[in-house]
Amino acid sequence: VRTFLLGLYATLTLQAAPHPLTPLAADEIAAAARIIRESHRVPDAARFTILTLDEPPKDSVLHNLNPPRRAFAVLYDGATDHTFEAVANLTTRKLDRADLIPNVEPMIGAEDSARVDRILRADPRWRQALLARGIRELNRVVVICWSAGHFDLPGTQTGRIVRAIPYSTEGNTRNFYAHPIEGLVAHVNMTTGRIMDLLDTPRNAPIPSTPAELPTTFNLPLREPPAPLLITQPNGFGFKIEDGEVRWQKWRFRWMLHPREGLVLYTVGYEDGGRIRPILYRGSLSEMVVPYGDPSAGWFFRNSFDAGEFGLGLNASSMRPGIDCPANCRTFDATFADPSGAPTTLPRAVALYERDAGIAWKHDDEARRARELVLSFVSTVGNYDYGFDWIFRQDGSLEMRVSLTGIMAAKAVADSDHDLFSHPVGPNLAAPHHQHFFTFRLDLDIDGPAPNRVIEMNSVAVAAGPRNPYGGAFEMRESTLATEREAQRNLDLTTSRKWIVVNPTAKNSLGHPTGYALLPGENAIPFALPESWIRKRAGLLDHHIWVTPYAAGELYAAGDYPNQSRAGDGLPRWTKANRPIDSRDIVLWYTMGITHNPRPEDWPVMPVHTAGFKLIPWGFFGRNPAMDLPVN
Ligand SMILES: [Cu+2]
Repeated sequence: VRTFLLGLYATLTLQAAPHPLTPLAADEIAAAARIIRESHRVPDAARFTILTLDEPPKDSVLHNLNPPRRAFAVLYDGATDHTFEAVANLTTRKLDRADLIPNVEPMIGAEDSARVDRILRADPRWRQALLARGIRELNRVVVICWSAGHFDLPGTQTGRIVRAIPYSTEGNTRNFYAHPIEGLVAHVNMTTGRIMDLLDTPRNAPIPSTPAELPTTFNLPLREPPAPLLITQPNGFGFKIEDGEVRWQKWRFRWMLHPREGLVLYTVGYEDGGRIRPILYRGSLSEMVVPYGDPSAGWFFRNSFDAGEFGLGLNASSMRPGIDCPANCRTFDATFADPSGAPTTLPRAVALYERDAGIAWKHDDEARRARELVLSFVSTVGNYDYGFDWIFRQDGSLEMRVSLTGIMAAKAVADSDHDLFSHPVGPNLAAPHHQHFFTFRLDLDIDGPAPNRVIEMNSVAVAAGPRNPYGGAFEMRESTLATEREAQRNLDLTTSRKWIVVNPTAKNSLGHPTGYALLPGENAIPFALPESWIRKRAGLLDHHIWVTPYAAGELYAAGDYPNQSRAGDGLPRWTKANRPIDSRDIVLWYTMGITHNPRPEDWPVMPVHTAGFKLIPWGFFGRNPAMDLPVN
């Protein structure tokens, strides 16, 4: 009996162990911080910029090898300008590593902003420049920190550097972004605690004074509300969650709200014929770059990397059912570490919900209504708000839809001197043209991690002649991308170019390799010149598509530390080796760009603009997988 009970106990303990991709719980974050602190391998004053799950190796997750729970942390010591990485082993309660990472700067956080704020307010030149603009009360000024980038300027070789921009809060405005104090930019070295360089350009543009408050329930005449529309699910949610795994219709997946990348999908699979077929091991937003096109002294440096420099998950905002997500959503809290390493919980950081999705398919009087499942979060990075939705469909397709909203970065202008780098959006206000680039890392495992192969499809007209007697013939040509260099590809409207990832050893019912296709949506090419610093620092902009063989440490397309980075890190560096990618475990990288030419209707708050891409089954099934949808 005792042996039996012990056996039972062992089974129960085993079951109680979290799945290896379960995000760190609050007590694990606290324990990891304690292990790191008590090791005394990093300075006591160093603060945590990231503390998150150290993802176990892919093999050990896929083969249930019960890997140890580990936490990965990045710490920064302001006194010495040193950055450390540490890995705490929560299973053995020991520190597995702590390393000084030379010549890098971690993400910019609230503590940096607070320090810059103090440096500026204590600087007589800065106060004098404000006084010269008629601003006497410093508490009517808000300072916003922009990442400084890198331009090889004198004095920027060492130290932690940002550029600080003041806005007026005169009249107690909540939308101070409408009141930029133009031409006053402090180039601040936080390591020395000094303003290195104060840009104070001629004051030909007044501080725009027109209020641009966002309407609340009380301060504006609001239109008649539309007729009530109730979204209820009287029998409860349509999805199940078991040990962190979502099960909905035939989909299975896990997720984490990562402090840097935001929503990360894991182990996405589809149930087919009684088994779960793998599709996507890990899907994430690897990096974002937002280059502005205005070359003036107060604007040229604005090229933020919102994921790697600020942290999309860390800047998540709470979702309110009925407002930020439908009333029938289920919300989930997210737990991060604060700078001291203490766990802090953001309530309702992620929403999961079903919604109506129009017609699934139809012919004549036979049709089915579609439903989709949406996993959603919103990141508020300074003035901008980015919504990210992973959308699962009953036809086996998966979509990433980004919603761009929030308040544009605008500059004060004299109404008479409009330039072509910006577009007027309000009295004395113009918003500079800019682009938003999003690089997604898609670790696809089509019917298993390997062998996977990337094929490019180009449709081309057939030359006039016997094969094309009436002039209308066109064919679709497929070519395998065999090496990393071959796989640096761009969109091409002239050939309706697409890419599929196939498993050459798995066959559908027609006998063809199973696959998924990447369907691009809106896109753009960068306007910044190839020799510009931003292009060198963001090599991910060089191509819409990159393919790399899976490598555990290759997560961030512009490098692990894009803040103040120099050049060539991330994708350009890894792919120099020109590794083979055919019939391997591969990672597909897709960069989506949006050219934002501001218009008055984008002010004072942008109506949501959406853009994204789809992964759709391409021979993964032998026919329409939604044929079995029930009659409504
Ligand atoms: Cu924009």
